[in-house]
Amino acid sequence: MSEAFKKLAMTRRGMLGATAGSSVLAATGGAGLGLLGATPANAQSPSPHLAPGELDEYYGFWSSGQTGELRIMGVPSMRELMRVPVFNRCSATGWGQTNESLKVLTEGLTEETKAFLASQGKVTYDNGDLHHPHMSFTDGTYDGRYLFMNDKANTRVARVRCDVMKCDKIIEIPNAHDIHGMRPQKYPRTGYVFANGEHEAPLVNDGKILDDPSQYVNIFSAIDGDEMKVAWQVMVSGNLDNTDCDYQGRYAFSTSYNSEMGMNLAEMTAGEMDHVVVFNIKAIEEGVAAGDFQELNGVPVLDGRKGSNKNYTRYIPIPNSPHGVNTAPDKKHVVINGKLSPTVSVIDVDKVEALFTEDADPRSCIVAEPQLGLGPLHTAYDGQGNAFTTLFLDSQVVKWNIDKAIRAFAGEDVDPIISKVDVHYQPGHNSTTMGETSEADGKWLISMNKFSKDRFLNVGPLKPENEQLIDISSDEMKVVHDGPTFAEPHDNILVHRSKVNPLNVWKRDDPMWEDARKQAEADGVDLDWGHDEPIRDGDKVRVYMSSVAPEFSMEKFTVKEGDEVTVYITNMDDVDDVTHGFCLSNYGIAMEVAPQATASVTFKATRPGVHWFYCQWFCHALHMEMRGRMFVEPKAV
Ligand code: CUK
Ligand code: CUA
Repeated sequence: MSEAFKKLAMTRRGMLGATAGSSVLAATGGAGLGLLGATPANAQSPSPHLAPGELDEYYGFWSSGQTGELRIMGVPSMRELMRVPVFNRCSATGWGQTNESLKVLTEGLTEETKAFLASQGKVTYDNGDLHHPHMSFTDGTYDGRYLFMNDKANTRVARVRCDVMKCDKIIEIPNAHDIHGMRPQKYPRTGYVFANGEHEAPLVNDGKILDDPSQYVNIFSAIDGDEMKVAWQVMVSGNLDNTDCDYQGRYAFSTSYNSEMGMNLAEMTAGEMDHVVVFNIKAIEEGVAAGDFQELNGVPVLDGRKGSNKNYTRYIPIPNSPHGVNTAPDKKHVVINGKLSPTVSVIDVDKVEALFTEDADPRSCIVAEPQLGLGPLHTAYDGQGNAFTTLFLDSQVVKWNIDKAIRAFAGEDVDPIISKVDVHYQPGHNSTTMGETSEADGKWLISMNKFSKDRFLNVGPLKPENEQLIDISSDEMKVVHDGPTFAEPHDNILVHRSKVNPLNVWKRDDPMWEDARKQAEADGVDLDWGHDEPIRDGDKVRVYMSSVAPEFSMEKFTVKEGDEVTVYITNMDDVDDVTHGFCLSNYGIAMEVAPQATASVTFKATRPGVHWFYCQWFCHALHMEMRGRMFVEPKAV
């Protein structure tokens, strides 16, 4: 039957396939290519408006906070292009249900967490809090390989492959609590992904120490982004908020809003000064090589706390609860955003070495501290020496000049502030086009505002956030677009489209379904085209099906009540955009099968009777007809 299906599938596709017809696709494909080659309309004062069919100049990679997914937007149109499930469950794609996604969601958990989850009747977490998506770098700019992102809720770091825009690795970070700030190494390449554990806790958190904060520590982690393994960790004093690193590959910087190690609001905000921790990467690597660490849960943990007198860390005092850390494209300056202080502090990375070699005053690397307004949270750059800082309390973005701020700090009578623009309302992060790379181009800025209040139709007590597109091509910033978003994008990066080149169809040898490939081989089945009959192996049954619009290779299959059934579907359509799905009704099962992909799902056939499965992705004029039956024979009574 497989051979017959194969032939029939091919002829039918040719005759009936309005969507899949090769001539239609060739035509649209050609138009798409033409647009890709087109240049943006006007470099002087760019327009955010795109004609139908026109493509955006930038990919925006958006976090989604407590929604747990990654979102891909087109900028400047602000159209949402795709959602990539990461820490969340997804009804459409089956993320969190397919065997392929469950492998990603479970293999990086510690044994202790797996046991805990099992006690809750789960195999993995269902929620996540994704704040910071960042692309891998080579030589100071995006290289289009991977996106990395944190999960504050369950202390994880994930990686998304940019060739297929799917998550391929998630790891839990042992010893740390609640990964917040996260940035990839910029030079020479990523390399490391630096990750802050935000919340302090006992190093061995087994319940022996509870309400004794004097014994709590915080953990900074360096993850090997190629292997997705923690390379080393450093224990620090005070908690850790955001992080960034230099363009030289020498230092990482993390803010601390609770240097006091307070446990309530009054204690946490008691001190006038908090700090930035500087991590000396080379010294830490030497410490690891020399064995100056304790191994905990398989990870070397070094002591970089205040008073440890090691060359691993330095603590730079910064006014009151600093939040964002942003390295400028000039490769020289790092801006620390004051939050409760109206200032930002500018670090000159060339002056940091003296902190370690000459024991210089930690504040000696600060070369400017301009007063910008109330509630500075995050800073972005235009690549022309200017910085853009969000002012949470003032509901503004302020444009200021780094060089002028340095001259003012040195005593010159010069105002670093160039202009301010009102945003609506209470901005957190902002981002500029290519702004966190050495190729910042100064075209667009996105202000990610926590409140939208009256900016959109009222949808009830829960309101969307508001993301505003701002033209920064001249000194006067212009808000040109309001964009509502659901909970709760903290951060995004804006990547020129020339850096990102995803595939249109999967490659059949993709590692994503390695387990399915091995199982099919063991079963003597052709994974591509499937098998006529289910393969029985005790009470385990494996069903191998292929799908070509508008048919599955099996119109029916039979299992027994109580069997553990695995269904493998391979989409043998190899044209752009012909995705199929597999939905097994009243079994709670649904998944996406994109062109040339294999996806699988395992379930217990505990409901006897006739159950229809159908294709849940509109693929063809005869999409409704793309269905079949599963028969579940009842147990003998
Ligand atoms: S944090 Cu959200 S506004 Cu998690 Cu990047 Cu500053
Ligand atoms: Cu296949 Cu719809």
